Amino acid sequence: MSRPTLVIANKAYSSWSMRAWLALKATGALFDEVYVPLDQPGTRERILRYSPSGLVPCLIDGDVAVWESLAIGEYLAERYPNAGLWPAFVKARAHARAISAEMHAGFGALRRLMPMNVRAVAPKRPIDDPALKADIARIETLWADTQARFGAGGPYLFGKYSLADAMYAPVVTRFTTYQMPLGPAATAYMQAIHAHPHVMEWIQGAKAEPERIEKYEALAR
Ligand SMILES: N[C@@H](CCC(=O)N[C@@H](CS)C(=O)NCC(=O)O)C(=O)O
Repeated sequence: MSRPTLVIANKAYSSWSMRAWLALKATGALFDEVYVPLDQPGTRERILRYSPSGLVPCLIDGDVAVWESLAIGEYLAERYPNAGLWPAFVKARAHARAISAEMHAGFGALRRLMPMNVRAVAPKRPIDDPALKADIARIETLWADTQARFGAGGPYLFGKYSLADAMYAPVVTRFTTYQMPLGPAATAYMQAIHAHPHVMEWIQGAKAEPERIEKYEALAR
């Protein structure tokens, strides 16, 4: 079987692409990337060549196409069962799926008001929006609760690096970009994510991209 291809958008801005890319990297498999920069003439048509939803990421594996970042993670966990993408034990795995689904479906204020831009560090600003405050508080609680219950033996949410960390990595980079004042446990978790070689490689890739899209750059100024 030929190697898989992951269709992604800008490494600087596309948080969903980052999640699927981190998941695929965690399998250890070699893969090809198709890069479709956002907001260019023809972006939608180029994405639609691969992804019927018109959104990236989309994984192409032989004659299988999988879109939606969480579905891609689930597919990879089945396709590469020895990679240990989800935690090994059923209770931990159920919790990992729950918090990953919560990320996939939720945190709308965070996604709207703090768009990802892994290249930028924005000036510190007070957080006035109650929904954004609630999202940030929920994430900090969720990380602390997960690590307290399942995080023994490593710096990640479930000790060992998992798909749940891939789902929250773009939240970590947002908290870094917008200089969120978080407690010591969240700060230590963020340091572990930033030190992960796959996250570092993604950010290096973002720095090498030539595109600058104003709507993502403006908020981080
Ligand atoms: N729920 C989807 C969200 C995917 C999504 O919103 N992707 C954005 C990029 S981060 C996109 O493809 N946008 C297309 C466009 O703006 O033309 C997932 O989990 O994969």
